[in-house]
Amino acid sequence: MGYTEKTITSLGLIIAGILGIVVAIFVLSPTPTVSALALTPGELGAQWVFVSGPEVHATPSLTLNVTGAGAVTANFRVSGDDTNITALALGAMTSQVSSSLTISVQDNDTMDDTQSIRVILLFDPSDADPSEGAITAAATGAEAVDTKAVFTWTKGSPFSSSSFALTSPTTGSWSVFSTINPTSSATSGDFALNLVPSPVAAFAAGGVGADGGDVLVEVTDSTTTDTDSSSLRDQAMGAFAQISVNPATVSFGTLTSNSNDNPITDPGSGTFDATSVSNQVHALTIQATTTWSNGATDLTLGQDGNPGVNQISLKADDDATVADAQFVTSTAADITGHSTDSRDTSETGTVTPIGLFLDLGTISAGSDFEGTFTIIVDGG
Ligand SMILES: [Ca+2]
Ligand SMILES: [Ca+2]
Ligand SMILES: [Ca+2]
Repeated sequence: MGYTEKTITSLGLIIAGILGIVVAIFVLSPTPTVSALALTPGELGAQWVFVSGPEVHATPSLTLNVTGAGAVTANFRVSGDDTNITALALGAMTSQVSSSLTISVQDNDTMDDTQSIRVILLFDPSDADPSEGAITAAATGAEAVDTKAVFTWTKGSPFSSSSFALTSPTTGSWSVFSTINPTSSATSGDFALNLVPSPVAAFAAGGVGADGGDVLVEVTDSTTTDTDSSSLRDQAMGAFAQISVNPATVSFGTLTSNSNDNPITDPGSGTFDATSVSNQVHALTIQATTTWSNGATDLTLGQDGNPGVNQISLKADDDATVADAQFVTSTAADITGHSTDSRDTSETGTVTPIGLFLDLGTISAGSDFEGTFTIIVDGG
């Protein structure tokens, strides 16, 4: 039975006074109640059909037309909505420089429902694109400062104090520069992790088919079975290199004119150490100033190894023996055997001993001749 039709299901109520003038029929559906009967005449008219007349029908019927409608829109929310990562964005990464990873999240329970976030960065050589499962497995595997980093966001109280922290590796200089949290009462917003990669975070050109960083993000809300994950693939990591030398001054001692292959005498090892850190395959190169001088006499660095009057030649190698040593010029050239050195996997870098050997042409006696040579890490 629809709203547009009502059937009289009960006989009306006969009101007859002593004068017996008026007979009333209440058309009632459903069965009349006390409250219905207690309505005022106006309410009665609005809700019930009132017919007066002398006749009483045992089973009459009539149709009521709907004469108006009012629509009310109601809404409600059931807690326990999924959390969803709607977007990930990561600026170009460079070792030792803060890069921003933005994690856009939507959750109708509001951002305050967010309980934890895990960010896993994994170096992906040759763009093999490991599965999310492989990335999560790697995150809990052996630490590798050059290829993996894991950050965890933990909900704080107040929410605005929530922050990311580095959870792996436990050594090295990956770090969190800062955290940006969304508005806790909003149903969507951005979490930002400003991360600083290790000096040896593997260089990656990024893009399809190249070495890259794959980033997996997992967001967990209060529904513990609901962790949303999303990955950002093929991210680039900029080149990083540094080098230090020790000691910064070496001496060949006192030499005689027209002598060859004079080694370093101080340090006594005949070498100094070049400690390099590079996050990509690189060359170690050496070059020297063209003019060496004691302030009174200038000596010229002979480029061909046959020094003449007031000329010198310099050779360099990665040990204290002159065998394999190469002539040093004013233009950077690879040290023999160091054209394709591997990227460093440890922040301590690589120590390369450098031996130098000096040839003297015809040079008048003098003291304190000085020149400068430079060791360079060349990523190419
Ligand atoms: Ca939720
Ligand atoms: Ca990849
Ligand atoms: Ca040698």
